[in-house]
Amino acid sequence: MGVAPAPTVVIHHFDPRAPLPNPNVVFVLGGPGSGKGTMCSLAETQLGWTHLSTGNLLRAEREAGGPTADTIERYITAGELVPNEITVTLLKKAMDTAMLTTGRVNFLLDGFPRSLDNMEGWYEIFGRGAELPKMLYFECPYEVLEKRILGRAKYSGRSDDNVESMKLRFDTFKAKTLPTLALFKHKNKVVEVDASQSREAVYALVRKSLEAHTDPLLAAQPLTEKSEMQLGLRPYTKRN
Ligand code: UP5
Ligand code: MG
Repeated sequence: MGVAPAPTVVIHHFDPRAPLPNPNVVFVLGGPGSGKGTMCSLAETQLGWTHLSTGNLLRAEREAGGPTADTIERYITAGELVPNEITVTLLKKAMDTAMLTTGRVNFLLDGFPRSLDNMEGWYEIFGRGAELPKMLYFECPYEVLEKRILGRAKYSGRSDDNVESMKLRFDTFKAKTLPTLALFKHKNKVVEVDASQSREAVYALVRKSLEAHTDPLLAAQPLTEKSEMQLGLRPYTKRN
């Protein structure tokens, strides 16, 4: 007879039976390739924020091969937005799991809300009463975005990192995401960052804008090797 596998131990930082605390959310938007993922990952490693990219969540769900995998693949390759019920449900689940398992409540939501429809989905799940989150917007000219995406295409393995999907992503960005930006600007909720600058310059602005909610002890930590690579201060090694 075999030995039963050891049970997986999940440490909960909040009582799973009680309602979770209200998360502190910052939305991070910008064109395809503007550096959202790079900067949010730095803020996670260096500043203790939790980085959730809806694009990454959707790609992971597609890889898991569940009932929505084919739909997700179709929309991503076409550069279109995946239906709300899939995206917002994944996001809510990921936020709850992160709060329960890490105890952290500061979230950077990378690539969300990309449309006014996404915003409706957000209200439906998080309620209309809560304060509208702040938005960090990465402004960057299209020529720079194009160059970055095609540079990344050499190693990313992403089905939408090619000239054709890239153009469709830009079209969707203009048609669907820019109106969302306009809404947040109208409500004075936007911090604009010039994302065409060097990685270090962009990160300095991101760090400053998150300062009020960042633990100063974490902010004072030296850069990790991974962060130095992401900032372009040392070459990437194979391990990373
Ligand atoms: N780089 C970064 N910063 C740099 C700098 N300052 N100077 C020089 N180079 C810099 O960066 C892109 C590249 O540029 C990298 O090589 C980086 O090293 C370099 P990255 O940080 O990856 O940029 P990011 O903005 O994250 O680009 P990404 O391509 O991920 O943005 P998208 O918004 O297009 O992609 P996402 O993954 O969010 O979405 C993909 C698709 O999923 C969408 O098209 C859509 O179909 C679907 N989706 C939804 O339907 N709903 C959602 O809510 C989210 C996604
Ligand atoms: Mg990204």
